[in-house]
Amino acid sequence: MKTEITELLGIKYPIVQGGMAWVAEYHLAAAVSEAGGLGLIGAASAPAQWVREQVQKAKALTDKPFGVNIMLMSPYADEVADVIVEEGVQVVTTGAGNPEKYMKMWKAAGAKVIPVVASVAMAKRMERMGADAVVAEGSEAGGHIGETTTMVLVPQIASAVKIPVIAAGGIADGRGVAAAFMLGAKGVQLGTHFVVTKESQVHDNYKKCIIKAKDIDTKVTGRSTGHPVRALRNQMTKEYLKKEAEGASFEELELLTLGGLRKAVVDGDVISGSIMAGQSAGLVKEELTCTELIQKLIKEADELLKGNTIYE
Ligand code: TUI
Repeated sequence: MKTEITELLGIKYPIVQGGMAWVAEYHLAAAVSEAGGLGLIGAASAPAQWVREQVQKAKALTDKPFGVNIMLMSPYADEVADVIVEEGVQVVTTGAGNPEKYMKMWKAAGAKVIPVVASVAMAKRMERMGADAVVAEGSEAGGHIGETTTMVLVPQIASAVKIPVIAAGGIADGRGVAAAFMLGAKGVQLGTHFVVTKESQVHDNYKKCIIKAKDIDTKVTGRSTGHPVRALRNQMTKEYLKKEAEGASFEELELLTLGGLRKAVVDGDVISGSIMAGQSAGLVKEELTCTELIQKLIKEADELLKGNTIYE
């Protein structure tokens, strides 16, 4: 499956693994890249030295291209931006903000720059600033999200920019991949299904929650504070949403989620932790290796795009 994205990134399949906080570490990123997709290390709110070590460890596991996702709300974003240049990272994706101030520096270092955007205006702005592609992330996605669904966001962004678009949010099988291509995307990014892979180091409790999840099992907290975050429903989301409806302060709400993702990912606390996941959790039925998952996505999408029927 050759597309503008496989050409741009020098990868075999147009499949990108989301740069998920705490989840997207070097084992997972290297496994996805080895399988022919683009693996990402999620810098999240981690210090620059952690990111540097992760990049070096990934380099030891794969000769194939991989990237780093920078979460722009991180207090360490400036230092991590420098690590991209110093370590010669080939691809950088950004989330939760505007990466303009770093673009010149990354481009000069030869990195491909792919901002994650949740609106047409932001996609156009990123193109003007020299972005090589954008990830158009719809609100079905997990974690920090925008307002607009993948189904309507991707075609509008694809019409508005000339650079290739990678669709994200709600994709977990070949039907989603094929649909994204029909909407004008040249690649897809998946997060939730990559959480549930053999190479993912996430606590088994977290993986089991995703496999068990049904269509209506995610909730969005933080809409009132301007930081909407999608996660699987549990005691934490229930308490949060109750407090939010009662008009609790930002500080009080923050206390409920502080360190919550780490609790769920590392400690396996799926009761009071934050089990960030997208609506596609309802489509995730089994734990595969990264190679099995990517092969399945490509095979299914290929059949569908040829006009054949597949049975899930
Ligand atoms: O960034 C994400 N998803 C994330 S980041 C994250 S870490 C976190 N943990 C706890 C609470 C909050 C965050 C978890 N999930 N996705 C990419 C994404 N970027 N979605 C939406 C956006 C976005 C939003 C606004 C991109 C640009 C933007 O621009 C605003 C501006 O500055 O104009």
